[in-house]
Amino acid sequence: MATPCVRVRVSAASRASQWAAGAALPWYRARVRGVPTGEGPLGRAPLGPRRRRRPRPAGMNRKKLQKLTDTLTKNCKNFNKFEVKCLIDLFYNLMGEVTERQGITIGLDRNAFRNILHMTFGMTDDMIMDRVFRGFDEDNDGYVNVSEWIYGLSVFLRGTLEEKMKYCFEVFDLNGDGFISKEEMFHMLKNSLLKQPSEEDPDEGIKDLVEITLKKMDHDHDGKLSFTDYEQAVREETLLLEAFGPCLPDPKSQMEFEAQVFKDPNEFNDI
Ligand SMILES: [Ca+2]
Ligand SMILES: [Ca+2]
Repeated sequence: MATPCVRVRVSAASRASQWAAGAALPWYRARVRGVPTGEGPLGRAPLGPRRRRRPRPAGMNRKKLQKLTDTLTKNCKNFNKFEVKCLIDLFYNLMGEVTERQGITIGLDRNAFRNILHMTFGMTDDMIMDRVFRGFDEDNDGYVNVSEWIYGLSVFLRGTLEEKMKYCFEVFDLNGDGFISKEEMFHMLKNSLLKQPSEEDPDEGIKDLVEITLKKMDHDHDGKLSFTDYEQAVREETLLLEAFGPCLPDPKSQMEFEAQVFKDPNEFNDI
């Protein structure tokens, strides 16, 4: 197994080509040292066996790939064409050999996607990661396909405040009924707070926090948060954007990810 110092020794350019080559496993593994192995989605090797670089997805010729890049670039204002090309390439490298099933292009499944959130963006909360997956998986077919990947990342990495508010609200509205209820707040805050062993009833502290949060954010006083309540509160205090748990990348993870994926244009010349 690689050690964390491997990451320090390799240059940024070399790491970018490792990404492109689908050989990011040692780096991933170095980052997840200490994560239990063998059980649960986070315990598995994130990307399967080491793979050779696949510059072009199976069944997709240069022309098709060019058209896909053009279409996705046109529909995505937050990335330029080069960046879209890099992200498409990364997507198919992450996908490995399984890009199609019965002729239908599938995508990253829940576990593969959650591993990326965990290993690359440092997320740890299962409930939030599941909701982020649902946020990316727009057509709700259980896979993040290439266009969902590009569109999702455009909000995740570079979204405007409006886009991020919409995305975060959808993440926090666990049952998708259009409101963040007290119960949903309780579940999310319970997971995101560290338990103090000395506390007699830790749930009491969380219930208090839910009440404080409601007082601050529930502008129409109906005991739950609508998008309007949430939006108003976030516009008054931007820190409330991720009030119920981190669901966006921190600036450092974001910079590292972009540096690796967008570093070397020559890596992607041959698509
Ligand atoms: Ca999907
Ligand atoms: Ca809800």
